[in-house]
Amino acid sequence: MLSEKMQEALNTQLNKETYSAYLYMSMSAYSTYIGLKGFANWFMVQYQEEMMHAMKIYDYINDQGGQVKLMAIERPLAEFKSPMDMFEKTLEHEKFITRSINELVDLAIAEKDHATNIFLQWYVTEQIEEEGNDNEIISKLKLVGEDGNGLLMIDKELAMRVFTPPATSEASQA
Ligand code: OFO
Repeated sequence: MLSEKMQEALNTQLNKETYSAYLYMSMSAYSTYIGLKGFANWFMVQYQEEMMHAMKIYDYINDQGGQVKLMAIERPLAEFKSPMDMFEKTLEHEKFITRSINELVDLAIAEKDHATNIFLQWYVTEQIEEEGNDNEIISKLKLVGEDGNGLLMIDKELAMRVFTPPATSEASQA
């Protein structure tokens, strides 16, 4: 059972995760536009990950007998200065999401809502991985600097990323 306040907070997080998906879809589109297909692939996989994050919350609210209430999705940026600019904005956004998840955990603890607290732990762990991935790519982009060949090597590497749907047990755990 969810309190009204928790239901509202989870619906807001559902909106943030959907916006994350939309933001990365926009970065994927921009990467394609500037000819970096590997970057485009990485961001499209990220889009899929974010939709999975959103749907886990959607399912959880329903499983708890709550009501999903969708909200307007903010328009994402469509133009970026460079691949580095996209990843710096990605990291900045993920830090915002991490703070948001932490606030949800604080609320679950304050309300003694143990089920939601356990549910949110998956997101706490996921955010460590998300920020770690972004930091790693930013470091590589710093190393190659203005070197076009280096950038194309990173593009090749990012082309290898594939979306792995969560196992059924993990999905139903949410
Ligand atoms: Fe990028 O982790 Fe969800 O938002």
